[in-house]
Amino acid sequence: MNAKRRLAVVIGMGVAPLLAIALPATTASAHGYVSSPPSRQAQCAEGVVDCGPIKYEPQSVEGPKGLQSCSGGNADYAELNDDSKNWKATPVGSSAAFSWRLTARHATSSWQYFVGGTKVAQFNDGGAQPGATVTHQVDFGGITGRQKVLAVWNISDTANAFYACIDVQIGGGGGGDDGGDNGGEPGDCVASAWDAGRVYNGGDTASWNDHTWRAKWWVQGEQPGTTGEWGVWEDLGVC
Ligand SMILES: [Cu+2]
Repeated sequence: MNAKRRLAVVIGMGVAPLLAIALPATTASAHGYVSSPPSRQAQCAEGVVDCGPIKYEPQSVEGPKGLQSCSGGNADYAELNDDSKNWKATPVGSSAAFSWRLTARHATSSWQYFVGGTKVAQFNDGGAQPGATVTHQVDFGGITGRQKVLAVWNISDTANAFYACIDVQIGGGGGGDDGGDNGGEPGDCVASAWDAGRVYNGGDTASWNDHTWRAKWWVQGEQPGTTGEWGVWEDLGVC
């Protein structure tokens, strides 16, 4: 929390309640949240779900490190923990790219992703300052169905972390940007299995991890699903 916000909170405590209403504008530049797939606070901010004050500052779900809490332990944002709210689950494949939008680029120790309390991925930054957007490719390790992913951004120079919960439908098709044909049954994997030793030219396809992949350009030895949204392999979806 920066000094300006701390002051605003102190002032907001009873002395001048009207100032508390103005608080979102003064804190709009702080912190960060998962924007894609849309996290619960992103759905609040976008008006997909009706929410309280979190809709004004989706980037402010900050709490002590080590929690398993969508709200980061903030009573004001407790509705983020409510699984019965009408959160929209984004269909994804067996892995998905998670993108953070950072409005303050705090030095970072690590990023963690949990499903059902089990850590499925961690990325260590060693105290580096991240860019304004940060994307991680997270493999769900065979977990399927509707799941709530808890994403955690651990700040290196404070005791705090930022929290975001993302509802996903794993194995629901889509994955990546195309988002198409989520309703249909996935077809058989017709492309031959990816081979680390083979040369693929742009347009060649391969099956890997129950997905069909298409090479955007010449590639050899790069495993599909590990090269990210801008990498060589385009995810054509579950098969
Ligand atoms: Cu901050």
